[in-house]
Amino acid sequence: NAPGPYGNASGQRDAGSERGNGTVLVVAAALLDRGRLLAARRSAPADLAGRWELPGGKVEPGERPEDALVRELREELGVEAEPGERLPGAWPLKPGYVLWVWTARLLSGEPRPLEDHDALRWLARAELDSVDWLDQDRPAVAEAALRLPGA
Ligand code: 9L3
Ligand code: MG
Repeated sequence: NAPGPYGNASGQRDAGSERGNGTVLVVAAALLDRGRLLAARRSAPADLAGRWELPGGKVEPGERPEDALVRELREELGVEAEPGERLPGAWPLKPGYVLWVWTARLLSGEPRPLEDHDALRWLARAELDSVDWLDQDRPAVAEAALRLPGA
């Protein structure tokens, strides 16, 4: 749980939902289980609905990014998960938002689309192109693919 490059000495984020440099951090998980990656289909907002993503969401004020990741997976999927390595990269979303992605493994529970999603799929490496990923998630999915069997 080392502080990120924008953390202060205590490892906590600055107050406010932005990171002190005007950027809001969105965290997402490449949840890997039994050689497959979890894809989640967004149900909202309208311009993203129907597209597939790595589940996650915005880091809250004062929250560490990896804690936010665990919280989002609990809220959105009803599972307990453990972050692994952060995938190299920081991907721009809408203006003022940036996406960081970690691998994660399931500790307990079976993912269900509880919040913000209306479908989930476990994809093997050869199946990754079978869903319509959000453009902004595609580089992270390609990076995650390197962690799946057959890479
Ligand atoms: N977003 C993009 N890719 C992702 C996630 C989790 C989020 N893998 C974008 C969608 C929203 C914004 O980040 O514009 C905030 O995400 P959320 O809190 O609506 O999940
Ligand atoms: Mg979300």
